[in-house]
Amino acid sequence: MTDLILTTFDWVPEPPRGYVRDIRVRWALEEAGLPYRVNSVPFRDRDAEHFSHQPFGQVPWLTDGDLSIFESGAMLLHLGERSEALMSVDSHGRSEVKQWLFAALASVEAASQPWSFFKFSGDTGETPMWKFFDDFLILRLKHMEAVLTGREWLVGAFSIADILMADVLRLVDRFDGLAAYPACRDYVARATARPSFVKAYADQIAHFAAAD
Ligand SMILES: N[C@@H](CCC(=O)N[C@@H](CS)C(=O)NCC(=O)O)C(=O)O
Repeated sequence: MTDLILTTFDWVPEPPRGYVRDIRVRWALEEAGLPYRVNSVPFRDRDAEHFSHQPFGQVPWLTDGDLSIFESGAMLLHLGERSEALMSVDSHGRSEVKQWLFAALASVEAASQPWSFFKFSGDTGETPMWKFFDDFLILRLKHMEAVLTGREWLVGAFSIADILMADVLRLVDRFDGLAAYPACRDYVARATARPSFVKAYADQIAHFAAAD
């Protein structure tokens, strides 16, 4: 088995701690019980080597032997291919997991990310832009609420689709955006109560705090 190395920043300011996307990959690695190491790159000075792994100068990325993978969704998919604990072995189940993985990114995070930027900046006055992004997210949450009502996980057993969807919804929950969506809120609570998340979260917090 090759060494899995997850790279993240050496330090980030307080507000994003616990939400930096390496948590998705830590969570999957913990869930699968795959051995891995965490490597750091400077938050402030991003060199050419950094951009050769992540073309936008962001984190995280994952190396698996001579493979280097950027985009948290692609990393989760790669790990899902390596572990039955992360993705069903049945072809229908795999297809459904992949569909929800993309839905978490392209349909839900596409709405929740701009919304959370407004929330972070406190720019939530009655402007047309805020109203547009708030309505956009509400539309997605209404449908996710229907999907998650009466369902423990998105596709049978817990999978990478749940890691991604729960992490996306977790940021909305941080700003109390799930108050009117109890099935979504309970789903986030259920997912983040898993020991794999608890460890991943604590490890990320400790990693950044060590560089203060
Ligand atoms: N779509 C990318 C987004 C990566 C991303 O937004 N990374 C943030 C940390 S969570 C980052 O590196 N921010 C610093 C920057 O954009 O300069 C993924 O899912 O991996």
